[in-house]
Amino acid sequence: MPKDRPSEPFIPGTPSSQPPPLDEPTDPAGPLPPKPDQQGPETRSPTGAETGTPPETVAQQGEFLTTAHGARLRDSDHSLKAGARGPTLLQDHHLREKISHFDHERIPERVVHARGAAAHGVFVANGAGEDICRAQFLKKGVETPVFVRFSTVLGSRGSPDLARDTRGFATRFYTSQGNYDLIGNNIPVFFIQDGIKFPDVVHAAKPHPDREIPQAQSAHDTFWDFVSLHTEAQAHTMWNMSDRGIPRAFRTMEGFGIHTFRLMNAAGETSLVKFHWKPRLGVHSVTWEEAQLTNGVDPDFHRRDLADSIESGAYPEWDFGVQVIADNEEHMFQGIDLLDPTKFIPEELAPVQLLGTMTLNANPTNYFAETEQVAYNPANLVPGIDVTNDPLLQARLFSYLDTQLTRLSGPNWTQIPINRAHAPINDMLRDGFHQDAVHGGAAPYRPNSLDAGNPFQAGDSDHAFIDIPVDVPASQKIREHSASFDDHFSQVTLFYRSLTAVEQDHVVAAYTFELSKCYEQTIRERQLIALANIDADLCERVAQGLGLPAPKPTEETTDPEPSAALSQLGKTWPVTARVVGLVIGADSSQAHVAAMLEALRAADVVALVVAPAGGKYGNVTAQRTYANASSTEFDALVVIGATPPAPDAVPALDAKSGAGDGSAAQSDPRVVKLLQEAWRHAKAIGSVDDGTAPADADIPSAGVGIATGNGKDVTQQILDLLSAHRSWERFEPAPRA
Ligand code: HDE
Repeated sequence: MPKDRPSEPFIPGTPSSQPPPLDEPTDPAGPLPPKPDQQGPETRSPTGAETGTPPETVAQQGEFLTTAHGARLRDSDHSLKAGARGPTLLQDHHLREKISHFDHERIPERVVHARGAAAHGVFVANGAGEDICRAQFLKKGVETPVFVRFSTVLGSRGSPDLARDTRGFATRFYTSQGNYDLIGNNIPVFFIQDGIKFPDVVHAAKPHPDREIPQAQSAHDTFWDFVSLHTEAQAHTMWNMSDRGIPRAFRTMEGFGIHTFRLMNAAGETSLVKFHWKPRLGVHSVTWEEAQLTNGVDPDFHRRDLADSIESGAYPEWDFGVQVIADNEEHMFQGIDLLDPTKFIPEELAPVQLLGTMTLNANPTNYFAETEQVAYNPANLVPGIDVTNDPLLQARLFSYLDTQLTRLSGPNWTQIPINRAHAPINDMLRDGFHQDAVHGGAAPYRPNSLDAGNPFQAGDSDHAFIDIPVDVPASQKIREHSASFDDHFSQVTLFYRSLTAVEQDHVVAAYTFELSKCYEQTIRERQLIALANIDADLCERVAQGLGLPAPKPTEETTDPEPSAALSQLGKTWPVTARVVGLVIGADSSQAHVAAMLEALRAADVVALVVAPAGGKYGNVTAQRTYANASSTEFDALVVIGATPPAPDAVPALDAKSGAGDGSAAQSDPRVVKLLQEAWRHAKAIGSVDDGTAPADADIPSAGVGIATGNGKDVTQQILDLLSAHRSWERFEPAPRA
């Protein structure tokens, strides 16, 4: 966290770079500078040259309101009329311009990954990649600007962040050799093996075509109909049903390139790799109940967390790594088909070697200009990185360019500022809608002599892109896949068996919930058969929850060696920018509250004071009230002193207060509710100065993950508990069938 913040705990979310006056300003002034945490795309020409234009002038400048053509306007509050009560005149060109532009403010949302949030940052290479890849951005110490967009897959642009879904993790490296886009997900396997099935899986997973429900989730008949019939989808589905489907934050997600890529080093040697992003804060998730509550209380939970953590200086970081496999014509590794994107390589078989670190350090200045208009493309490759024959990747190489033609209205989307390369462009592509470049010359063709032969084709020594030569065995034109793609279950079993008991319990609950939302019993029964092919106990428990008999497997089941790297639990991680709620009463010791705020802040934790009402309590400011706080925004809670019912704790006025008239309660019912939720979501809870609220919430003072004692002890215990993310030992694992 920045240490130069004022003594009050820094609360991210400031809407503007300077505080607004109470009265409407009357003296002309230019646009305010951007907030310190924000940054726009670099100011480059459409052909990649640095322009030196100050970024703050590329959007708006000058002191006065103008038309889009620069004429200053006297009045934008009244349309031009024939008399104060008369009809509006067609000649009101300002009205027409203003309304007409507004009428066209929207563009089509992405067909998938419509909901997203993004940030600027930098990637610094550690040099370990130089031996395997000639790309300039992997050379030791090279710093490359990046723009990263995270997304959900299924929901539309306004859908909630915490839907159970895969998350997109798309990274653009603005390298000196051109843009390199690594467009991955937070899950290392995909639903389908061949790109031709993408419209099928997306049509099945999107809302039903008749009622257009449900939004942003897979808990419906068409999704389960498809995945239970097209069983290659079972691998990805299992990952979605695990805690990976409901991440705590974008900054606590792993990222995966999924496909196998081919690298080439300076000597021309090649290798096969899988790309990984490892979050410095560990991989963490919310519980299913938290996800559901959060979608109502704060549907912007993930994008807020990303922006807040950057604004508060707790920059999210990931290590970038590769699993390296010796290049081989068969594209096989220890029985795993490297061209099959429904398979991953367990880290125990091929460790992830780290090539550098990415830090996200600036929020975008404008959502539409940057996050919405960024257009990634897996075909944006740089010398030393090439694709393989993975049939899913092959189709993507067509799709991304194609989709931008509609979404961004024409072929010149590479010239939108966020898409401009940081390398010289000399492309002979000409004209088209929204052409920003002013091309000179007479000969946009080659060979030519009229433009002195420009542009020239580059050779190896000029850092030309290389289509790495690969043998293509004598073959037949055929619509088929190879037999090695037929195993749909063994790695799903491997994933499930590698989870701890509590993680498995979550998987069981997720399948049970999702399938119980299907109307058609046949679809539930069919999916149970798939589960029987994965793990008998899993199938048995889901069947029990659905009130159905557990079927027998239809395929021979396997007993793979678990991979410990797949579990999210069991270690400790930094607590940077984790959020702790300090719940205080009107008479809580202000000295104790201030001391704890200070201590938590010194540990880079965001501490928010939850008080009976807004305003000041001595020198401490309340950031939340009993009425507006939600347990879901906190990773841990600490109650300081007594928290008796506040004046607004009237059940009839506030449904959160629960039943009864509240007159006999010692603690405010909303505080009790906060604690009860934190307890069942396995969050750390602290109690200082003998408050009654934990007991009122039925929380045992010696329970697991409960910190009691003086403020100093409690602070340390809370930090220790937070570093393990949650106190799952609080609950017994569910009995196995
Ligand atoms: Fe995408 N995908 N995809 N996808 N995908 C898009 O491109 C597509 C696939 C992924 O933040 C679209 O610009 C096909 C795998 C992310 O802007 C579209 C196939 C993986 C994003 C498209 C796949 C992804 C997209 C929609 C099967 C993980 C969001 C808008 C052949 C490795 C990027 C757009 C952003 C976006 C097509 C499969 C990840 C339509 C046809 C596998 C993270 O072009």
